[in-house]
Amino acid sequence: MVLAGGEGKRLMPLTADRAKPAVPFGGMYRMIDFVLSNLVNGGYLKLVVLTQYKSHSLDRHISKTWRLSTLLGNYVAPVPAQQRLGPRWFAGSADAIHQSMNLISDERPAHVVVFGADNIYRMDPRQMVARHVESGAGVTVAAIRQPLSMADQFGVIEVDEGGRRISAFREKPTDARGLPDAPHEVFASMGNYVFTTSVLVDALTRDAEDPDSKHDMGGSIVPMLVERGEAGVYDFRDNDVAGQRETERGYWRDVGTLDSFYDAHMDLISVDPEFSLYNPEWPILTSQDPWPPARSVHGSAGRVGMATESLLSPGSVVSGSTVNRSVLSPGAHVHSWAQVDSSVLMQGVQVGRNAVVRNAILDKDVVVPEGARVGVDTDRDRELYTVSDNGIVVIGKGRQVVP
Ligand code: ADQ
Repeated sequence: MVLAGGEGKRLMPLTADRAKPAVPFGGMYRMIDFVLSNLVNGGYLKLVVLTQYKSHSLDRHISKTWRLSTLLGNYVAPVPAQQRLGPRWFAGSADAIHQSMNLISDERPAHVVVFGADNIYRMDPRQMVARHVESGAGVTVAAIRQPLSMADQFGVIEVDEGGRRISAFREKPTDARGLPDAPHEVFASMGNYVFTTSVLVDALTRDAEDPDSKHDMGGSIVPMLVERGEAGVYDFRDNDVAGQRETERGYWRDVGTLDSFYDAHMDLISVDPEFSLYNPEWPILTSQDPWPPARSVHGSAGRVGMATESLLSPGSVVSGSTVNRSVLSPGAHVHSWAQVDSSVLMQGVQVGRNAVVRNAILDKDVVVPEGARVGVDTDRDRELYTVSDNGIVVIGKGRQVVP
């Protein structure tokens, strides 16, 4: 089960019209493609995606892209809010599963893998499931070390002496302490769980009866099972993905804010990228419309189009302009004498002649007219657009940049 109902408020304006897992990432992909690729590459082929807010774009992407062989009984099925328990939307991620529990009773699996949809990483889920089975825990939570300063964004885990069982779990604590061997780090939940089915069903049923619960996986279900001594931990550093370089081991990004979303893009494009999209043994799968090849051409007056340290998706055009440290999505077009630096251009973005775009995220179909400037005058940008804490200028879908 993939939890894909997140609203993604902190990614506004990118989530104005779409659920967070449907936000485009890395030129060619949507965020949800990363978790679905991990599950499908691992051979898990009966997948339901629980959706909620603004799910149209997400549903369309899943239906178009993730068509597994139904002949073999495989599926990736987007499941809308079921409203089985009255005319209301899901209260939280646990309620989403509770309201869709018929999907579990239909399949009768021994284990249920519940993964979030908002993260950028490679993971072989089979290794986590094997650890779960071997440990005899009721739930196993995947965990990764994160800076102590970010503890309030995560479920923070404390483990027992053997390092296998969770002794305490607090969702987004503001007073977390560092690890004994690393005072500036905490052990954070990745929001990925493996459950023994009977334990999941029992916990969801109890949780549903608790009027004070927020009905959230991290806020309610995991703490309940920790208290009952049934929760194990899986250290993500133990995960060994086929074809992955050692330097990529443990790469995981929670792209919940505009700055982390931007930084994760920059991780893709250095000479020796922290996260490589070029691993044929563990491909990140997606589908695209039949765009023509990317091209770099002389623009007007014979000026050479040049792109360095950049990802150019099919259908993108660098015409007599300079593109550096940037990600161009399909159909993005940079015209003569324009300069694009350290930026993410989503599908169909047009950058006019002589325009300058720096440190920016331009959502789908944004038009930067001739000579316009983005990311050059921060005060002006703040008046007109969204500017992140780190000064990244973000312009929402379809907007026309002010000349
Ligand atoms: P958050 O990401 O803050 O923390 P949440 O907002 O519940 O928790 O999102 C978790 C996943 O569930 C996301 O993939 C989201 O899209 C999805 N989701 C949220 N509400 C949903 C709903 N009503 N229906 C369906 N899907 C829904 C979680 C954990 C933390 C952990 C971080 C790691 O709670 O413990 O540290 O993930 O990123």
